[in-house]
Amino acid sequence: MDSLPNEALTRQTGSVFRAHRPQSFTSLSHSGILLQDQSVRWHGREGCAGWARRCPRHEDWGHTNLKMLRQLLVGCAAAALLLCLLPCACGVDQEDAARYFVFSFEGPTLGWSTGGVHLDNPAVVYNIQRAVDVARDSVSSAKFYLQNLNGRAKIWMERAFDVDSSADYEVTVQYSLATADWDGVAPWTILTGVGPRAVSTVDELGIQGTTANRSSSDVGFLWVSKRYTFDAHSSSAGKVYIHIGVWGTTVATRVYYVDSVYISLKRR
Ligand SMILES: [Ca+2]
Repeated sequence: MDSLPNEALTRQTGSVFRAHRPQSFTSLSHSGILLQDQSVRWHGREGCAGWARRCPRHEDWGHTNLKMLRQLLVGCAAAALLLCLLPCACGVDQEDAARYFVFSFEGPTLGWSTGGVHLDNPAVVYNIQRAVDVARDSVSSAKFYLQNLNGRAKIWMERAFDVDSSADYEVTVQYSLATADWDGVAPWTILTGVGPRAVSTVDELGIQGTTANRSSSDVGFLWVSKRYTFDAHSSSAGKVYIHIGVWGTTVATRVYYVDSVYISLKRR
């Protein structure tokens, strides 16, 4: 298993946070489920701030008129409504034990490494690293390059996540894939899977659908959304490993991009 190249390590960022500690909302525009969860909290926080700014200050009461009284009543009503809604929002946090991660590949790789199998006879050329060619979110993404000389190479990026030891999880992996595989070419196969250990054999790879972008003409790269849910059992060391990659099923040289990776780990 190789680490991502140094240039990737020094330039990549990734937005990683847990649902209970939202840190940034700017990188979430393409992470469907997480966007919904975070939007609830964002609107709640913004609502508090907006009401505080509108509420009249104490020293203004010497000039109180009907308009200000109306503003005060509106502010108090808003506060009462907010107090009613706040326990509901907090309840979502408390009841949902899932952990969420988002990777946008704008900076450090944050634990992602790369790997491959069937890389010889003849030897293939491949790399997976951060690139600014295209991006679904912000300016960069993870670029997969494969000169698939043997027509069967499989390459992926992989990351370990800390969870409870020897426990069952529902794992959701969602991301955007940029692919130029239009209807006129044979698409390759997507690899996405979860396991209690790092992938070392073909049998441990998660084989999914194709890389086709469904375009009837060659229009270059198109972003397609992918979402997979797995039942996973963590290792005794408290790890689950998630991989995302491609299986080159024809002799060809191709490039793919992955961005806006969203991962949730929910204890069953
Ligand atoms: Ca990005």
